[in-house]
Amino acid sequence: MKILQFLLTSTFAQNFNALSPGNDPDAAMTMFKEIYFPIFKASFTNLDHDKMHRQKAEDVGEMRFVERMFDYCVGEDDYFMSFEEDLACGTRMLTDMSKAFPELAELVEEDDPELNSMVYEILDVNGDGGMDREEYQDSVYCAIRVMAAKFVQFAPPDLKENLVHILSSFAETIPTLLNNEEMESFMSGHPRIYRIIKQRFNEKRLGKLFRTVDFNNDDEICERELTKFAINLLDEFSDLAELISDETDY
Ligand SMILES: [Ca+2]
Ligand SMILES: [Ca+2]
Repeated sequence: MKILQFLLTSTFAQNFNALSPGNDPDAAMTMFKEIYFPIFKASFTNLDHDKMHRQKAEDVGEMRFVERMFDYCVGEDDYFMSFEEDLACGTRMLTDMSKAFPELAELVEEDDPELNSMVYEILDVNGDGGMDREEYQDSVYCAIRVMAAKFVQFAPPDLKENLVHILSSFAETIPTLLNNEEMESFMSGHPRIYRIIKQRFNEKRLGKLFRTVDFNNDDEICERELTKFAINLLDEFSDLAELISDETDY
């Protein structure tokens, strides 16, 4: 659920900073829960879920990052994950991440437990206190759809107009960023991981990912396209995490 909490707060981030003029994160979180969360909840509830699930099957098929998360959290043979297992796994994930990248450990924030429960309550559509792999994928897809819709709705017009171009240009900017001197010195303690990242995020591979964002070719990004893009990206990162963990043995 870590990823969802991150996506949820960053989707509303343009408003999130404005919520707290004194830059008080606790106050901003409270406002977020009171003002934006109900909007998310209502939009999720009002979705045509059957239609969404059909589009999910068409656009993204199996969401690898969710499958991997289940494998990691409850084991490859287990189909169901309770809320408690989900929480415990989030903590374990942070510990493992900070083992791999001690320098990033303090940047990783703990989830807000109350927001976590609020999100979970909505996503656990059948209310049985946990989710199986299919329910998790369906719910995460629909949650991302809601966030994508809000993003498209609230994004400033100039950003919206340029989104296709901005996202396509990532195919060139990411490899450039990865190969600059600063990145090289930052990653100097992890040469093998750095090599994997560079191999993985080359221009050709990224081109496939980023240049097909506007898959109905109307020069605009709609929420369905943005959702597919976000999930492809999360799948991509989960592939990368698996490659890295194979390299580093934990
Ligand atoms: Ca459930
Ligand atoms: Ca489009």
